[in-house]
Amino acid sequence: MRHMPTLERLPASDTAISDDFGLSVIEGLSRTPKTLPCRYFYDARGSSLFEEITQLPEYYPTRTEIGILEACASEIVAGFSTGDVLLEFGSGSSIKTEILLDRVADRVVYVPLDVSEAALADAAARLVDRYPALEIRPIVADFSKLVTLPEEFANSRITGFFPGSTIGNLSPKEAVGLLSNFRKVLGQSGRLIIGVDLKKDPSVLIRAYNDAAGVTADFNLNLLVRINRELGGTFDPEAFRHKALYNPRAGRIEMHLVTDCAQDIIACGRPFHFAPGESIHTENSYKYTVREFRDLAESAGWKANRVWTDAEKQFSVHELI
Ligand code: AVJ
Repeated sequence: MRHMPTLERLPASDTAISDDFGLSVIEGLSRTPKTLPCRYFYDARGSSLFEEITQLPEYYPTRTEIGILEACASEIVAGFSTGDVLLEFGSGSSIKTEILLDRVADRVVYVPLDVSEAALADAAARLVDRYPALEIRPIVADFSKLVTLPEEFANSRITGFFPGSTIGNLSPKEAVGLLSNFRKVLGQSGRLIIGVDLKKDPSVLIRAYNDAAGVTADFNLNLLVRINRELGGTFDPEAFRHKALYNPRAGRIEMHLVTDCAQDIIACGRPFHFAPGESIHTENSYKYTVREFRDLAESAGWKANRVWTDAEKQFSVHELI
């Protein structure tokens, strides 16, 4: 057994992991219409519900992306030379990355970057076992903030990896901002491999976010449970129902939590009133055509290079250079 890789903690000014759940909740519930940021779905319960979602028959994105990555992995890794860096933004469990690492673990330095130190430690322990020759340099950081990489990577060719269509949770304008930041982090010699969910028949989309077993509903409602537990909230989760719709003008799935009756609740020690029928908008999941996403990437300073899709054109994996 090799030693565990040392964990890089960037200076706070570089990463700014200073996200305040309470402030976000106060801010979001004070708006009209009410909103909550989807990044708070992922507490322990929410992360395990999301794992369950990825296994659902209706939720095609995860298995489709994995299928694409398996089919195109050798093309993706063809350009890697010894010492090149593979940097994963929001690496979590690093499961999808194994599809690439299976082919290049002897050549690349793998840099998983995540806000969760526990997730990085678990993933590193597994990868060290699986790839004894792989160099791993985990970094605790928030990919949504501009990250300055350690000096040791200043002269490396870096491939960024951002699977999962996480980019779809941002508005197109925010997505351009994030892709521009990735360009700054990866440099002019860098490239980015990014997974993007595609526009398709809305009924397929709606089923994927409104599954028969109700797992997505539990995932959405868990946000209220989390507010109750962590912020002294008084939500009755039973009084809210999950709603997923496709907004064709915006090109996005929207998730909401709707109450049929008036509610007065407390969260963070403050009162919030809900009128009958009022909802909290909890998530957007933007869908793109291949062309739309290439244009968006180019407006963020990238050149859209290769793109891979499945036969049914459900999901896309883009190479930006
Ligand atoms: C994979 C995080 C982008 O929008 O599909 C799944 C999360 N939300 N079901 C997505 C999610 C509801 C998701 N992301």
